[in-house]
Amino acid sequence: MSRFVPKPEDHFTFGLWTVGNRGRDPFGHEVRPAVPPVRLVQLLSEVGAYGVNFHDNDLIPIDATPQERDAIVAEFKQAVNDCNMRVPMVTVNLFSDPVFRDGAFTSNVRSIREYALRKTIESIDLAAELGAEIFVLWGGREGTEVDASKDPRDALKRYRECIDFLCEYVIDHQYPLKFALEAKPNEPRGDLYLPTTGSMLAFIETLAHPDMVGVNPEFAHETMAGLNMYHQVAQALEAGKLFHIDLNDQKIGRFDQDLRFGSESLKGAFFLVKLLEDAGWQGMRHFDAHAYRTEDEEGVKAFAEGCIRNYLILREKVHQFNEDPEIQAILQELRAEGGDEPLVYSADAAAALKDRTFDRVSLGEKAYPYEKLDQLVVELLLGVR
Ligand code: GLT
Ligand code: MN
Ligand code: MN
Repeated sequence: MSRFVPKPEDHFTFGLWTVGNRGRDPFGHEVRPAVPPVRLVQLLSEVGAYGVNFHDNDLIPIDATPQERDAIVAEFKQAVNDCNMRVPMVTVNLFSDPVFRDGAFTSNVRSIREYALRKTIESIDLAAELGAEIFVLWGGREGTEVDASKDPRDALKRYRECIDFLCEYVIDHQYPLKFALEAKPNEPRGDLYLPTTGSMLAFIETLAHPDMVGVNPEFAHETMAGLNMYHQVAQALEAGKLFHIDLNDQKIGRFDQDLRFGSESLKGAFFLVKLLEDAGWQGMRHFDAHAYRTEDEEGVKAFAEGCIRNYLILREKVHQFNEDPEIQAILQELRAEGGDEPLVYSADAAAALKDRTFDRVSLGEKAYPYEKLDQLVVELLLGVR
């Protein structure tokens, strides 16, 4: 049993909104009572989490006075310290209040864009106060149902202005904070701008301070778009832009399910863990998921423990994969075909390609042992290897 017990250095984190999720959905009311943030911190420490993340309004009501805010933050800090936890990431809620019904940074109304900036810089101050290093921006309502209402180019221009503004703010205050942009294809809006991690990566290069901005891919969101999370994360990692990650699970073609990590797409979760572990990625293993609506507090704990256990079990499977003689022999065989050697341009190299006679037909006759390789992976995951 002690094999899958988390250690602080595993860096598992959860949002207050995940274990605090009350099970409300578009067709039904809350099924679980509101749990105070301080109690949620204790619950997370009981399941072995390293850190706790939150939106400004998960902790501080939107209409709190400055005095109330300070008292809440002081009590929360105390609870985090008492539990020997950290706050590695903070984010801002720019989607729940009616003021954001048509977006925040992309709103047609300048005062709403300004209010969104004010709300965000206050959350950034709080993030810095609590020692967070990453600030996530999920554009929950940055989208539309009515394309006649906005030219998407204007929306992107406004989005860019706001992120540039926020980067300058962080630079001005010398906060050691970086931004991670989280994509989602739809929900709650019919269409969200910058719907995938790939779109975010392209957008980041158009910002004034691209070095300060990376991505926060979410398993569920990429899957909703029909994409392969493993590939999306690999691209972000390879570009040095994987600043944060939202681990959860999802069935393709559904609403944003935010399922327990590893509960649905075992092979996808396995390759994702393999990618992060093989790369020695230093970021937080953050779970952005919540318990089924059928659960009570005990179920919420089982959910959180399940996320962590599944990550640790898959991590053990990764080690097994990396040491499995049969799997490694096949990979070795594939590498022997020159898979690792770079192709570098020179005039001579191009001329040599033109002069060379390729036996296209025999190259086309070559078969690949991928059925065997994939079956070995399946058997490894099913626990019979
Ligand atoms: C919300 C959303 C998540 C985001 C959170 C950060 S809030 O729960 O569904 O995917 O990561 O804003
Ligand atoms: Mn998320
Ligand atoms: Mn989600």
